Amino acid sequence: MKSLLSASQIKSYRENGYLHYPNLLSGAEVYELKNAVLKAVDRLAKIKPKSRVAGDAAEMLDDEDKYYDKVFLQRLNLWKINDTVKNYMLSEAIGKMVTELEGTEGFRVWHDQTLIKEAYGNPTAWHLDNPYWSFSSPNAISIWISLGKATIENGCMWFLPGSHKLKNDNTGIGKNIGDLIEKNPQLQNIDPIPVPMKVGDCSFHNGLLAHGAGANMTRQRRIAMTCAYMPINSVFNGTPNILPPSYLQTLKKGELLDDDQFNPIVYKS
Ligand SMILES: O=C(O)CCC(=O)C(=O)O
Ligand SMILES: [Fe+2]
Repeated sequence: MKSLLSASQIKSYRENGYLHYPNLLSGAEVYELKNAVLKAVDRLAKIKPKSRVAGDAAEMLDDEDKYYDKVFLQRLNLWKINDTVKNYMLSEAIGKMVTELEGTEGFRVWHDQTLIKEAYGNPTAWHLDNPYWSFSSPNAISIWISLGKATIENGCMWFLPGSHKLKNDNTGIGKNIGDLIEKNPQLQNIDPIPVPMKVGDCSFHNGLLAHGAGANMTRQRRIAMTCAYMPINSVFNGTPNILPPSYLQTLKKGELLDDDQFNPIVYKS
């Protein structure tokens, strides 16, 4: 895994709220991670659909589930059932990168998720990530690794540069892809930037950055492995999101999210 960041890459990330990082993984590494992800997805296929939907989906209403199912196949926390996925997504190398990009003390894993936009899949509406989660931080960050080619045609990621520095109200990932921008007029002046990727490239994006993805107009699936990281010292904000009920019961608002089993430390400087 390549993991060196230049000063100009860090500067660009902080200014724009995202960074395209080419060649994170070699061909062999992509092969290994992709096989592990698909194996873990297969294992989860036996579980009832309702319990598989979480994370960004937590905001969705029942009657929109059918539409949302065709935005992407979304499976969370594969690191818990597959050691190869864990070795990559909870690696010290990625942990150090996100720590350098955000300039923080370190990170715990929030959750990983594979996002597979199947052939002819719906677009991913513009949204912010952090407001869905159980902690509020200007330094939450995600990595999005392209395990195949991501193109304008098959639904690559799009970002609104600098939008992480504005105060925006979030929306769900619904059928109207522009809801977020309609709700936040300050976003209307920013040109959206698409980020096509080669196999093994990745991007990082801040949890308050406006982002989305296009429809998949092709015959092939678009396959990505992603992971969200939570700054060390983050506290519970009262939003359940993906926290298991048994853990949730023990938590009070303002309490440190420091469960080493559910959110292990990925990197501490
Ligand atoms: O892959 C997508 O379509 C959306 C990804 C996304 O929203 C994220 O990684 O936060
Ligand atoms: Fe997102």
